[in-house]
Amino acid sequence: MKHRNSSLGIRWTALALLAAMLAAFTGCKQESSTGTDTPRPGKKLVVGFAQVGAESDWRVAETKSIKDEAAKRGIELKFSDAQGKVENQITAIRSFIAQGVDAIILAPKVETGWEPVLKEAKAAKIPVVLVDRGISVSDDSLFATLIASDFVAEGKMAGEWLAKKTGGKAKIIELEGSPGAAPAIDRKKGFAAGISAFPEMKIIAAQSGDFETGKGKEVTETLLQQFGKEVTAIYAHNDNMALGAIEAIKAAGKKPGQDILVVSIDAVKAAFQAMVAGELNCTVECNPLLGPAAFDAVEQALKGGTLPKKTVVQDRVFEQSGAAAELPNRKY
Ligand code: GYE
Repeated sequence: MKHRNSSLGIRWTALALLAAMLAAFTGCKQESSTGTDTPRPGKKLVVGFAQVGAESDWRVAETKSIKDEAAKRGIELKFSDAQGKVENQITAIRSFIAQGVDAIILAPKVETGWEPVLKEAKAAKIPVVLVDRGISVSDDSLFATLIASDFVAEGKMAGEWLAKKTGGKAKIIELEGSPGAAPAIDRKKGFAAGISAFPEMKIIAAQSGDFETGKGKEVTETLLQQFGKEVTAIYAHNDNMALGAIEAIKAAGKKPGQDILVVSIDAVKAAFQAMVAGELNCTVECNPLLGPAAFDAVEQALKGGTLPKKTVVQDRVFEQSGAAAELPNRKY
């Protein structure tokens, strides 16, 4: 009896041990030395992507790149389109945390206001990879890494190009991106730096068109009514607003690309078509195909590997003269 009892005891202990091991492998997440959660072996990764919206061709291309790359890697992607509202992005992140995703990719609309929700993600040991726009936080450990272009450099390239093209003399309307967004802040700064050596390069009006074609058109219409006689150039923080501005210039009876020079940023396909048509003069590239780099970063973060705080995507300038040759190569 005693023997049977003790063998039963051993069997129970073995069973309990087995159950604990099973729970460790299948039921709950393990913590790595870096404090991020290591996904369970053999389990499909689940990643939440908190996207701003679909305000531009650039953003549509970015969303596609991230969706395509998730599918390619067999990663389950939970996608949230915040319809341009920061509050919706914050709600999406909270919902991803509640669902226990392995990692979060965030394309933050604005630079500020992220600390509380990112602290919640950190407490839940969910790494956050920032794509395309930076944020300002006092604690760098609130995000794993940022993969983005250098927006100041982009603005500077646009400014320098326009200064060269005009011999250092222009009266400029500036169409700004969404207020508070990193690319709006930095592209303004960069452009100002690019024209700073030329006292005859003057920004006569600046207004936000929210990175959208329709708003770019609307704002340009209004500004042309006010400044139409003197304006010689338009600088738009993205191609979509420039495309809207081109419509407004035509509606005002002027020739975009000739009477009024137009320079913008992104280098989307539609911008190349506008350059081929002679209506847009120059676009500075901003690469939205961030999917592969974003998921490399996610996988690295989940392995507990080290990541640079920022990876800068390299961009270049495209002019009208090379547009027709480049158009067939454009991937977005
Ligand atoms: O240039 C613009 C978009 O954040 C870099 O956002 C991105 C910008 C891009 O809507 O078209």
